[in-house]
Amino acid sequence: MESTLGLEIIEVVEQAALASAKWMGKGEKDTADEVAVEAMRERMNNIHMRGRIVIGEGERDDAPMLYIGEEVGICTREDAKDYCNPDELIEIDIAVDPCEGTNLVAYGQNGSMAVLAISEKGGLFAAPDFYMKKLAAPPAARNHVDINKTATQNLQILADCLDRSIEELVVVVMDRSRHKDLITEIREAGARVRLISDGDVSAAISCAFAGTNIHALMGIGAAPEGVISAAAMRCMGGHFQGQLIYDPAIVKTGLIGESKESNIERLKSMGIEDPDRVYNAEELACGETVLFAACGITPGTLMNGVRFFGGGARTQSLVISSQSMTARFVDTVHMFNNPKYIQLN
Ligand code: VTB
Repeated sequence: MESTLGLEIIEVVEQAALASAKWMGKGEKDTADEVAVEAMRERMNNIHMRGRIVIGEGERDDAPMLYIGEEVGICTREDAKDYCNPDELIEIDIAVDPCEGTNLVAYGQNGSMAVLAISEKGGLFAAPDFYMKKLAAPPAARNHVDINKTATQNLQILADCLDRSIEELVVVVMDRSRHKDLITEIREAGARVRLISDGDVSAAISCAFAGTNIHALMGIGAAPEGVISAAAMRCMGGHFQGQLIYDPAIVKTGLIGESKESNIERLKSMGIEDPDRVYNAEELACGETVLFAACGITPGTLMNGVRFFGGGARTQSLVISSQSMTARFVDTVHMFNNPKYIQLN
């Protein structure tokens, strides 16, 4: 899978990032998202594959493009049998977030990226558009920290695993009122908190890389983003656990508006019998092969943002593969129209 799709998926996230970056700082988050979706879809539809969106822009009725269930790739075209051999084709499930952190792009802030994860059919958890309580930590703490433990307990475990004091740890938490008690607890335990307004995928993945000065992600973010984060963490052996949050009393904003009871019913209809189950990275991204790709839109902890220059642009992406066990940082110069020079970095 990696050898056939590796390079292609880099271009998919690059194209989305380039499109969205043109809207950086313009205050128009919907446009920054729409252009990324369109660019991602266009490039995806030129890949020799039979893909299906399992996490995307929402249900078909609300999202014109990259909606859940949409088929993408050359081999989904009506005349596909002319150029795709059905015996050779692997069916691929795809989770996309073409503009992760639309507000960050709209207001010119750090940390947004175009991102996707792919696996063979059934290899990614088709998370509902709910919230998810998340715990991400470095590989050294994998299966030692536990989302069922308190933040205080997890910080002590993390400190032991990383051989440092709690005071040296930095925990990323989304700046939301629902995290008031969590933030107080982390600070009282002695660790430092880095509050972010958006973009918890980048924060989760950053835990796997030493040198980012991010040691854990704690708190509640969106469930689809949780699956994408889990895909990367699964490939890198980092710790990731997620538990769906379906009670509107816990998260009052955004995605879950209805009653707790109706949400439980909805989960049941999706085959989720135990709504409180804790999933780990290997369960959220259980496929034999998992690939993850991201490209910075604005500058971030892991990647540079898009830098335009006369006639071109330079991007930085990250591709992680469970197949080759690699995390590749890919630096690309895009030449649009007779660039006068090529930007070196
Ligand atoms: C979360 C987070 C995302 O949006 O979904 C957030 O996981 C929305 O949270 O990374 P609220 O509804 O509480 O505002 C992001 O930050 C960006 O998509």
